[in-house]
Amino acid sequence: MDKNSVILYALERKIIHIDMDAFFASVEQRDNPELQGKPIAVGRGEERGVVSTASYEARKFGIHSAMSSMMAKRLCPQLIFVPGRMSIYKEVSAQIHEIFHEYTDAIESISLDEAFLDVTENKLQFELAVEIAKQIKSEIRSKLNLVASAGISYNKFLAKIASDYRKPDGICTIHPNQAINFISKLPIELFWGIGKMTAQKMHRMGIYTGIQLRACSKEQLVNAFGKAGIMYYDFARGIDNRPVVPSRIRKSIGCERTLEKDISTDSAVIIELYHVTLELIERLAKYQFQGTTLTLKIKFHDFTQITRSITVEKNLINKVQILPLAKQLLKEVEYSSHAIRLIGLSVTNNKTEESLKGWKQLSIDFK
Ligand code: TTP
Ligand code: MG
Repeated sequence: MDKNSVILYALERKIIHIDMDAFFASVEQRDNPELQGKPIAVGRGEERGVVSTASYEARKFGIHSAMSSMMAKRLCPQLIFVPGRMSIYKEVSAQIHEIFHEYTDAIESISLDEAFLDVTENKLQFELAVEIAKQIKSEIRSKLNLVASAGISYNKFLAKIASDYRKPDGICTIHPNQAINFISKLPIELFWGIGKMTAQKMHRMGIYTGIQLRACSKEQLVNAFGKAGIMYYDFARGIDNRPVVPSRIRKSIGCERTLEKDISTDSAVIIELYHVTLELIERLAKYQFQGTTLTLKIKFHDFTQITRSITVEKNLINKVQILPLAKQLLKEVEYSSHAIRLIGLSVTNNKTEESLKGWKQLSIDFK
């Protein structure tokens, strides 16, 4: 492709960014009519509690995500705190993704409630991306009784800005010929990838809006911001060639330990199993993965190996659930005359089948 056709290709991509409005809070209001129309915060209303998110009624009082619960109470004494229900939010997220998949499989999940869809080619042969966005919004409303905002443009950067632009219940398209105008007026703190600190630094350099950012040379921006400077330089020109990378669906989480020396006594094996269990639990939390099947893998000194599995009703998350099951599986293994070289544990059978690559729960504040 020559340079001109690369530019044309980039301008012809059709990207949608979907972001649920006040996600956790909206799910709580949906499931409990008493909370509807009221200022609520998801999180614990205690001394060290943090607001995960606030309903739009609460945002009018200045309450926002990551604010301390005490501060939120001061701003709005009638604020209702609701404990979070992560497993429900994950389920809803999976349902939203099911809707996305009706249109395309090119879905990149950014968090539980946010995703990019590349609909340049789509399953239903829609010509206009905005029509797909409208349908997705209306399906989310009718099937899930929730509200989403959508942004449409020719790249991820602009689609993300667009979805934020008319929140809540917004839909906004930024066409290639409108992009420069739109960016010119945009305050730089609304640019994707420009956080608080960077914004402050830019302000000190006299950069407040896109037009001022565009006036900077690439060299100037790289000197001030390193590699990110190149990105800011491109963003100011409406350029973002990053593809929508479909998120991988994680099917299992596991960990294993090759032991320093082969072991065959009960006490030594139990201690090692305990360590592997702790590591597994850490990983499950890190990747926000849940599953109902636990598998124990044992490799013996002669490199032969066996696996034993058990499936339970509830998702496996913590030590109290996993350790007794691991011990139970171990009982099925004869090792007194057959020393063990490696112990592994894994969790599979994820019911929601949801890939949450890149999702970081910012304030894990739930019991
Ligand atoms: P966001 O999409 O940032 O926020 P939101 O959906 O609540 O509101 P908006 O209408 O502005 O999109 O985050 C999605 C969910 O992630 C949010 O409902 C709660 C959770 N979250 C936290 O737990 N802590 C945080 O600091 C943030 C920003 C979000
Ligand atoms: Mg959201």
